[in-house]
Amino acid sequence: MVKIRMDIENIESKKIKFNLDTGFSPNQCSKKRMLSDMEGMYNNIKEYRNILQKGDKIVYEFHDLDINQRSAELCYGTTVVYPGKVGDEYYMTKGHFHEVLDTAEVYYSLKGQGILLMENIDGRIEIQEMEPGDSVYVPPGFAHRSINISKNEPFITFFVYRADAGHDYKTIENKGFRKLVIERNGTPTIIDNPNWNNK
Ligand code: PAN
Ligand code: ZN
Repeated sequence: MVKIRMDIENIESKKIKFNLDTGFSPNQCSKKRMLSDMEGMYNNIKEYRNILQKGDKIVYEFHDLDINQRSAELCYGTTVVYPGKVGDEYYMTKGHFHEVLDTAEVYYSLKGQGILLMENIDGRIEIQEMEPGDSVYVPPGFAHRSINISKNEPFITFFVYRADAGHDYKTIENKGFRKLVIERNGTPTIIDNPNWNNK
């Protein structure tokens, strides 16, 4: 009880600006994920290597604020996924389960056109298309990945989740998502991942 009271006494409110147009904050650094960080994430490995050979690129960036990782608190920030493709597969985040599986997350779209791809360990799939003003509730137990389906605009979202949730990247790195979002005849199309659980 004494410890909780001390934690509460030390917490301050804070105000952080996130620019509605760029998604960035003037005072906070973002974490950058380069194409070279995405080894094994894209289905077309040959095309991935081809592009990388010509030079590395930023695929997305997001904020990882210094928030005390305890269940009483919330982590939040923005993610900016740049437009682009590897073969016919759109630029996307790595995607993850939360380490504390039974924790949800909320995404709110600020700019661009995107898809939030979600799946749980039993293989239930949830897919939500997002445009500015849309919020999506990622239910507890669902891995989630943001995908930019626009041709020339960044896809920018704001997210909030329980601060002690943690990130399990390994499951997706090892298995992939069951679905892929690709461009087919100029249209975003959802297909079965031919390499799911096959790495
Ligand atoms: C987000 C993500 C962020 C980057 O903050 O961490 O969009 O995506 P990856 O973590 O999959 O690389 C979130 O969902 N946090 O839990
Ligand atoms: Zn998450």
